[in-house]
Amino acid sequence: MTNSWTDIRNTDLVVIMGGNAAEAHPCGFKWVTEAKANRGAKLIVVDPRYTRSASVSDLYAPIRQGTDIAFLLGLINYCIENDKVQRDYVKAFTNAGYVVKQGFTYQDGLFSGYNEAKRDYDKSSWDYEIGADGFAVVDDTLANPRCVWNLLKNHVAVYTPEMVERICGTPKDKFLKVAEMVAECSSPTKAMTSMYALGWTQHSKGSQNIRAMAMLQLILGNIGVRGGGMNALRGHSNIQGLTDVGLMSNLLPGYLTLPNEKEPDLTAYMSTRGFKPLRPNQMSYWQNYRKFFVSFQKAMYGSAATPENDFAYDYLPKLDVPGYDVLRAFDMMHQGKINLYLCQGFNALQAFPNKQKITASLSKLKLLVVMDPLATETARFWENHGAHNDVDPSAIQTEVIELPSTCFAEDDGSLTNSGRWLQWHWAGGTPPGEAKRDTWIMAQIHLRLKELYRKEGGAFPDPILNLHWPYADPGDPTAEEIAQEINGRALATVTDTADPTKVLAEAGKLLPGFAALRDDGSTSCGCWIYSGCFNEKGNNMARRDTDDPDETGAFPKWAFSWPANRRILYNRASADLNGKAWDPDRKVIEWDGAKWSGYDVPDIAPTAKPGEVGPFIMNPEGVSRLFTRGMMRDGPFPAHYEPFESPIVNPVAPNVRGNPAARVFEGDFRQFAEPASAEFPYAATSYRLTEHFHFWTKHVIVNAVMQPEFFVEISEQLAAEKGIAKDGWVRVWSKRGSVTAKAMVTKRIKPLTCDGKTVHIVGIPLHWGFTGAAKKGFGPNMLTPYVGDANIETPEYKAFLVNIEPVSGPVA
Ligand SMILES: Nc1nc2c(c(=O)[nH]1)N[C@H]1C(S)=C(S)[C@@H](COP(=O)(O)OP(=O)(O)OC[C@H]3O[C@@H](n4cnc5c(=O)[nH]c(N)nc54)[C@H](O)[C@@H]3O)O[C@H]1N2
Ligand SMILES: Nc1nc2c(c(=O)[nH]1)N[C@H]1C(S)=C(S)[C@@H](COP(=O)(O)OP(=O)(O)OC[C@H]3O[C@@H](n4cnc5c(=O)[nH]c(N)nc54)[C@H](O)[C@@H]3O)O[C@H]1N2
Ligand SMILES: [Mo]
Repeated sequence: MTNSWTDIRNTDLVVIMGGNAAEAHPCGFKWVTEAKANRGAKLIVVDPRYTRSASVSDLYAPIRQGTDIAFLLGLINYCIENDKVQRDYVKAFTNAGYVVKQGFTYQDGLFSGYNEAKRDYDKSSWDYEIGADGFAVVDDTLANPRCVWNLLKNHVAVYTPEMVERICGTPKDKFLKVAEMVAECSSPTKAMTSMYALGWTQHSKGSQNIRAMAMLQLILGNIGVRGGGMNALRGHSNIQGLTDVGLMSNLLPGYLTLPNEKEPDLTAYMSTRGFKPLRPNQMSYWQNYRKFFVSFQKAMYGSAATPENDFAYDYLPKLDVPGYDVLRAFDMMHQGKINLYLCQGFNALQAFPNKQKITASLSKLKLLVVMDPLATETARFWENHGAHNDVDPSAIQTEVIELPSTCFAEDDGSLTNSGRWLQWHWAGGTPPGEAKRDTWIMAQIHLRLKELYRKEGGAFPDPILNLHWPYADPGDPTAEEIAQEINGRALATVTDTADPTKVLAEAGKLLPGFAALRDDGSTSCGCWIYSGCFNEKGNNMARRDTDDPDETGAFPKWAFSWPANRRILYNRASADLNGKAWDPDRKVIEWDGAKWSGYDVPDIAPTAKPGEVGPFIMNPEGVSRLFTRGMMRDGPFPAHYEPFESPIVNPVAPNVRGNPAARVFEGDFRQFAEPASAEFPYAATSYRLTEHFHFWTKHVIVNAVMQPEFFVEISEQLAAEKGIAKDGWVRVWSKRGSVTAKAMVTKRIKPLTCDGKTVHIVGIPLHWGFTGAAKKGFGPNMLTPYVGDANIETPEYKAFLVNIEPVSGPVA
């Protein structure tokens, strides 16, 4: 989230699109209720289904899954056409006036630079024109036909209300009502908040769904302000923490990136990071990258990381592909290229797409290690469950080792919520039986590996032998010790760069925050954005002070919000060019003539003058991006692409199949239904229910009783067409598999008309499997396609094609 859960109460308009907060985030949803009660805020829900969130909305608009970009670019088009733009904000705080290089084009659904064989782009034309002074060329009048604003205007022109209706199936009058309500928030004294989750991310163009809304929010002047922002509703606690500390195959902690094989040393690595400003006076905060990186290496490798060895740069793995996401990892497993899978807190067999492929992949392993407090399907992937897990156990040679672990409620530690708040928690129970904490298990594996390397050597034992391991009991690190390591320490006394007499941290002490990090090896820090969470003032994550000055919903003394305890990111943008709040009732920080002050930690240097330094300090241009230069793999603007399996042909780019840069593996192409397939005519989607949490709660009798049995949801119209009885049995199948389920015939799903064709939706909840107390069920991932988002490879769980027929009972 750019903002926080508690800040949602400050909004005028909540748009829940691409999520179902009332169902999946019922506790956080209370802030929507507060906004309605306190400010008379309105709620819009846009979802293929009439959800629990929709049931308390002011306006519900249906949409066909996988078409949100058309809808959102339609809203941008509407705002531009009707002059509902916060012009001063757009001119000063976005790259609207930046002139784009000659050679950039968008035609027939493709941007310039497309390479069909590689399914990838050469992005060199997706950039600004650079002037003789070395800075990006900007036309403040927005007259230049190649400036971002004019390119954007042309790009969105095709998404008229009629085209939105044709693609999305949203009736034009509904769309226009949404557009009117959204457009009102272009006023500097109105804010809209976007609450989204998997309905946007789980698509082959998921990242671009989110970009499209971020662009709309920028045009409305809603980023950086109270009650505004882009608010991702994260899933698992602790999935926000997971990405923050870099548990992705291509990341290091704090959104630093892993080197690739073309970067043989630290100099090469730094040459594509830590950019110089693209405009005069800008901060380009990633110029501090080296400090974050070197401090991380010191935390990892201690005294083995020295200036002479590039701070142990060689110890880091070098990527030869963009990333080893789960799709790639399981595809490699499928090809027999992976022997061992250590599965920690993950139920891969249930959670990943195309279960047949997942089963086949796990069957090729030599060893599968499952660390989990519960009995999972993954640890039992080799069991035969008839038609739906039709495997021959005797043919599977994979050895499975289960390591019983504790669950979060039995541990101390911190969880980072969607609003970036690190909240400490204390163990509430004693682990049963042989269960051990994850940290204990990991430490034991590490120590034993180290011992083996010490005895036997190996190709490159250094990273293991030299791993910094400073814990009082090496076999059992405590949560506090790890938290302090993440916060960082001064290894030598650190002084202020401007005033060397001012000591920031004495040698050996915890660092006050990331401003004290150095790139010469004198500081260590496990994750720079978390620095300040546990310093000499104590464990700031454990703070529980409900003081809320000015009732802004900031609660600055509750827990610790990264970075630097800032509650609203980009909060400099809440004030105009002179540093006065756009909306006096929604003040966050203001310029007092000498410095920035207010109830939040300024997201800018405290003395950076308002007219000079832009609010988006992480970008080298200091402004936000309506056009993303080379960041996104599938285009500097979002464009509507159909899901890989779609019930219609793309009306705006009929010759393009899905997102042309989506992650697809060679062998999977034949496993997709054709666009507008007659064999698989229905548009399926998958989702969660309040009564269950993924695949855990089916182990709990109460939850299993509340939602005992796998079902699919269909409209009354489709039921009538197919002769399916309410509560009758159906078979649902896709190009990849088949399930039987109870039919829930409901008014909450209605057929849509897209491109002149009736599109029926089949809704498939997630939660059943073959362990636990609930009845056996074989869920959506028997059916889902193996295709991922172009940028972050999230699988396309939310839009695929199926067929359905009534059957007499469950298939055994
Ligand atoms: N009770 C409970 N709560 C949970 C979880 C749980 O298992 N149980 N899981 C947690 C986790 S890990 C996560 S990630 C979050 C997920 O939170 P959500 O994303 O809110 O959950 P989902 O139910 O998967 O999907 C939300 C909605 O997206 C809609 N949708 C599908 N496709 C599209 C589309 O293309 N466009 C639009 N506009 N809408 C679409 C679906 O109809 C559904 O209503 O929930 C978390 N909260
Ligand atoms: N079709 C379809 N597929 C989906 C989705 C969808 O919407 N549609 N949603 C996707 C999403 S967003 C998610 S998050 C995944 C969820 O997929 P998973 O994360 O694989 O599902 P969970 O059941 O939450 O599995 C987490 C496991 O962690 C264990 N666990 C709990 N605490 C601890 C601990 O402290 N230590 C260890 N070692 N283990 C612990 C639990 O017992 C559980 O078995 O599913 C994904 N798959
Ligand atoms: Mo999730």
